[in-house]
Amino acid sequence: MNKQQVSIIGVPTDYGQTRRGVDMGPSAIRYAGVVERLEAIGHEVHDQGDILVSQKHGSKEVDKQLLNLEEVIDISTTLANQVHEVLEQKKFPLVFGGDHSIAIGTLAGLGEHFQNLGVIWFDAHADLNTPETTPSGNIHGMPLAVSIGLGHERLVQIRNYAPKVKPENVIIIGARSVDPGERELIRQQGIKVYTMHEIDRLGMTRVMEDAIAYLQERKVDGLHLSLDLDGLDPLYTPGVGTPVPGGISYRESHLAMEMLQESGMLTSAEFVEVNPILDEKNKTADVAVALIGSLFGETLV
Ligand code: 4U7
Ligand code: MN
Ligand code: MN
Ligand code: MN
Repeated sequence: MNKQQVSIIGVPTDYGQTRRGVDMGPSAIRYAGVVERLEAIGHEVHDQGDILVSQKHGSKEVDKQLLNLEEVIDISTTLANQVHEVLEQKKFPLVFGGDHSIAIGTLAGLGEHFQNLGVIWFDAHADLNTPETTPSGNIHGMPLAVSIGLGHERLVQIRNYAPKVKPENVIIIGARSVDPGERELIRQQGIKVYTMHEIDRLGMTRVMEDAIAYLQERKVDGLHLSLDLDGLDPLYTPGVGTPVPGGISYRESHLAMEMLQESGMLTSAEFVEVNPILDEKNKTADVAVALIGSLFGETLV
C-alpha cells in the first residue's frame, strides 16, 4: 500500500437539484470519520475545508431547463481552480458533495493535467441530459454530458477548454434509470455502460476486470472515480435525493473499490449526493466513508 497525500475539498451545494439538505453532505462525511479513516491506513490528509457556497436561494432569472445556472457556474469555477491547484501540488484530490453538479467543476480542474483521462461514473443514472433533453431542469442530471462537451456553453467552457474527458474514456457502472435522450447519447458517443443487468449477469468481479482492462487498452494516464451514492441500492444508502431500487449491493460496491485500489490507476475521486436530511442516522455517509476506506487500501488482516 503506497502512502498518498490526499487533499479533501468539500462542496456544500444543493443548487444542482431541488431537494434541500444535500449541501450538508461534506459535514456528514467528515462526521462519519473520513480523515481518521484515511490516516489510520497511513495516508497524509490535508482537509482544505469547504469551498464558499452562497446559501442565497431564489435567483432572479429562471431558466426552467437549467435551474440555478449562475450559482452552478460560480461553484464549478471555484472548485475547478482548487482541484487544479491540488494536482499542481502533486496531491490526490478527494472531493465531497453536494449534489452531482459538482462533477462539472471537478472534471474541469482535472482535464488539463492529463492527455487521456479515464472516468468511472458509478451511478443509478447516466447524468447525460442536456438543456434540450432534461425532464427536470436539474443540472445534477447533466454533469457527464457537460464534461464530454455537450450542454450550455458556459458550463462546457469552464477553465476555457473542452471536452474535459473523451466520451470513449468514460465507463458508467450501475445504471438503471436512463432517460430517452441519454440513451441516444450513449449510443452516439460510444460511452461504455454496465447497467444493473450486466452486473447481475457477469458479477461485479468481471465487470470491474473488463472496465479496468478497457481503460488500460485505451492507455489512460489518469483515472477519476465519480461516485454517486445512489448507485448503491437505497437499502444501504437511503440518504439520497433520487433513489432507484434494484441497485448495487454493499459488498459489490466494496469489491469495486478494492479492485480500483488494486489497479493502481486512480488519481482522483469524488463522493456525491449524500443528503443527511433524508438519511437514517448518517447511514449513507457511513457507507461513503467505508467505501473510501476500501478505495484507499484498507485491509482487515
Ligand atoms: B444524479 C434525471 F429525470 N435523469 O435528469 C434528471 F430522472 O446526479 C435524474 O445521478 C437525474 O443523482 C439524477 O433529472 C442525477 C431524472
Ligand atoms: Mn442550500
Ligand atoms: Mn444518480
Ligand atoms: Mn449522479
